[in-house]
Amino acid sequence: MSENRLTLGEYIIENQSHFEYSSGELSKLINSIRLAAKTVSHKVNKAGLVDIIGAVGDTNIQGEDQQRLDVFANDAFKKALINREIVCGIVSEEEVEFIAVEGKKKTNTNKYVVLMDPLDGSSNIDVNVSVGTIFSVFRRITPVGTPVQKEDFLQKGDMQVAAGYIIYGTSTMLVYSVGQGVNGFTLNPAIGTFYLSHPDIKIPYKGSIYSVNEGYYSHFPDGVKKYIKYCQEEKDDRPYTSRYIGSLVSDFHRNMINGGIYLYPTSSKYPEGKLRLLYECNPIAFLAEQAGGKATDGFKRILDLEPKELHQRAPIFCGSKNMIDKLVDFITSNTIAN
Ligand code: P6P
Repeated sequence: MSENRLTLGEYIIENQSHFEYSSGELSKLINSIRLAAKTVSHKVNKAGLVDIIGAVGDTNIQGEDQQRLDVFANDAFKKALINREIVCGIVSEEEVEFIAVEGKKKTNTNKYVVLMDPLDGSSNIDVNVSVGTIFSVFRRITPVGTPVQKEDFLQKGDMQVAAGYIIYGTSTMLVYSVGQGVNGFTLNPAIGTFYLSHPDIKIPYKGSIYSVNEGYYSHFPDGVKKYIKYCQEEKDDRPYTSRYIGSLVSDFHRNMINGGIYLYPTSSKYPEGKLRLLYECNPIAFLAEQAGGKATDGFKRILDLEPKELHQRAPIFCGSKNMIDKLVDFITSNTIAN
């Protein structure tokens, strides 16, 4: 059946005009993501069999135990990106500082920077829950040479030229956008080919699923608490269904397809929010908007937030427009009331 569908390679060729400036480099970048995705997918799907589960002993900048798969995924995406003369720099959740990629040419004119979470949700690996890779792409701002953190990496999310995620779940899917809508490609592992399985993904305007870690409820801002109670109320089209996998890519992907809202508010444990602005919130927000949804920190559009440091956190609410608007009503009216 999949043979009748476009492969990712065919899709890229057919839609070359979609790629910014269609110089071919952004296509090459997506192709390198594709290669690394297949490598990581193969490893993730074997994780239960091969002794790669369990912390490698180190901890990453987040202070989290580095699972061997985290390290493997980080290396796989770095290798795929560095060897192709496309990017001049990489930011990764697994690296404290940005990685400058020296081009072969003396004057490094490689056009793009990539910011990524190579394996998000990795704490779920040893309980066999799906995990994901999240990536964000910008054009460099400095003209040549070694990239500069503030100009090239701390750009507002609105400047992204591409973003996407790979979900290593019941099947492996690459979902991405280059600013012309969102398309999903499913891997046929038997032949190692991604096929266009979800063309032009649109988040339903209304949804009936809310996704939040209710364990932190007592620490949430009042407006968020009121919205959660609104979701649970027996009235009109409610109560909504509560679904929380604890893996951002999985929770967000479900909402992309079925509609819904994902919430990661501030809390006493995470006063700035937990998710990272540059390589979690920004790419997810780009995809949400490209699919007709919304993404906010409760007060501002995520893509308008001004980054200050590589690993800064932000609260995020993303998904169906109707649900986001309702939440923002609760947050802002509650803020005004205070
Ligand atoms: P909590 C995974 O660690 C992650 O970054 C996201 O994938 C996920 O949505 C969230 O954190 C889960 O966080 O605090 O609910 O366990």
